Amino acid sequence: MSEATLVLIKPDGVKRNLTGEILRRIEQKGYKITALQMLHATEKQLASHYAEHAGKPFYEPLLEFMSSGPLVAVRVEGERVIEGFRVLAGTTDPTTAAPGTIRGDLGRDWGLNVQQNLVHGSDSPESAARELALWFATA
Ligand code: DAT
Ligand code: MG
Repeated sequence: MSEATLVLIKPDGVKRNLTGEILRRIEQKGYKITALQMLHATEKQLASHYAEHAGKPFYEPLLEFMSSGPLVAVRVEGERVIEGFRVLAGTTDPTTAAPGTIRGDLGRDWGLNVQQNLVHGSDSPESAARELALWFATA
């Protein structure tokens, strides 16, 4: 079933000039980019986006990192793209993410911190709907 997911190219990806490489991998897989915006995320947006992690030890540093520079928000559509993009991204920690994945290929020897893992991808249809509404608000 064709569906949509929210991808964020995080500030480390933008800083390292990997925006094109990450978008290339998404398109090469056959997914469609149907909305795209570069922006500097507000604290409010990030608090809402990462609400599930509030109170965890990495929450404050995560918000600080995510607001440290511009990021790119992307709506990506395709067959089972929610699950598929997370496979393309690789597991959360770039150190152990599989080669062939975005985090596994591009995320090593950069940040020692797990949070600098280049991309975010929605983890369920419910998250995707919520996050797409948050990053692509239509007034
Ligand atoms: P994912 O981004 O793979 O869905 P997540 O939702 O569990 O991972 O966590 C959100 C982000 O928070 C993740 O991309 C990086 C950061 N993070 C997660 N666990 C962490 C930890 N133990 N230490 C530092 N940062 C962490
Ligand atoms: Mg997550």
